[in-house]
Amino acid sequence: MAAKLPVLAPVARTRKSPFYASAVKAGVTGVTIYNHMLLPTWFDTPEQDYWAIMNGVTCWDVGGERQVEVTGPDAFELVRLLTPRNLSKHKIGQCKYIPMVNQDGGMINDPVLLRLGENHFWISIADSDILLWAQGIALGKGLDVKITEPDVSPLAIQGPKSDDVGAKLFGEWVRDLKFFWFKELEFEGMPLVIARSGWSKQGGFEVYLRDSQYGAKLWDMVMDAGAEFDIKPAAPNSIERVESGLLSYGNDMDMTNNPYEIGLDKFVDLKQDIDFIGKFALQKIRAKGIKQKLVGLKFNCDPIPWNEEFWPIRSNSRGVIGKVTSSTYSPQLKANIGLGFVPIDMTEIGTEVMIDSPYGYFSAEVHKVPFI
Ligand code: THG
Repeated sequence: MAAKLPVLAPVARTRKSPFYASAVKAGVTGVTIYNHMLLPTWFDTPEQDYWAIMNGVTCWDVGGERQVEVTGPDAFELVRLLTPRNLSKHKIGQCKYIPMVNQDGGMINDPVLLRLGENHFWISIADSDILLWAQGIALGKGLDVKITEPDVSPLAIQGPKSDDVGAKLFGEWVRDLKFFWFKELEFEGMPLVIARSGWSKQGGFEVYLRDSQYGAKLWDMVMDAGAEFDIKPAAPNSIERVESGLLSYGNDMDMTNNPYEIGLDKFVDLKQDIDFIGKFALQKIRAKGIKQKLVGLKFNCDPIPWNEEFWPIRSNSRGVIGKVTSSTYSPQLKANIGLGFVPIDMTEIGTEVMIDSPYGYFSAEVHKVPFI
């Protein structure tokens, strides 16, 4: 009945992370494209991977989260221009989640920023080309910086037993690493950065490998240390992250969305004494108010697969009023849930909207985020 789907056909120019061969050997069965690279999405099924992340510990090849390295005398000045978040108190050794907007206040990325030195940063990007943007801004502003893509690839350890695996591998000190802080170290000949972060709310670390020749070695060490805790290979999981309300660039936002619409208000500081890119646009948007907002949605339907497209959201009286950006079946809520844009006057919890999906036309209600 259904047409046979084409396969993804990687060639030499399709970039792979240093962990990719290990992920393939471990049985990855779903991959996507992220920052022009292959990014694993699941090993068993999304639902089996989900339970491994929720109950145990998992190892993820997230080498597709590329780093944009900024160094040079004006590095801090440039990084501050690139985000509406106030970085005046950004300490060395600390990570910050930073929305990035263009001159119109539109979201161009939502990376994690690491400060390695006074004037040494990694921008750990979501799926859009920030290296070119940063170079253009630096050139236009005449800033003395160097902007490159370093040989740095993150491997994530996520799940409630992450601390046990991290402590066994790197020492008991990792248990005391605070959320969104990191430490640089040399481990078994491998230059690493270990951060308490990751794209799940189940706890864990991200290990940034600073020399890609050790990809297989690091993967094997993590899997070996994790064996007694029943570690499983997994990947950024669409079920867990929708339940937790973590946003995905390209799905839940793009350049047409401002940070207020997607609930990133707390990372925007318009009172800063610097004119970061997009400040004037965001001041105007803030004064005028927003027309739509990203909300949680709980669907009234039988279990259906995730959305491969943006499904229209309708109201019976107003026609198309928004779109579903992400959706998934939640094994815990035993219902399909998702994120989507609705008009600002329909954001109250419990408000009913209609979802126009390929699996049927059904109602949904606005739900709190995180869902669980
Ligand atoms: N780790 C690293 N790089 C990344 C991601 C990551 N690059 C791409 C993508 N993920 C960027 N997007 C996010 C989105 C949310 C978070 C991190 C990266 C996140 N948010 C927390 C939250 O919303 O609760 C914390 C935000 C805060 O309070 O600062 O962790 O995962 N290296």
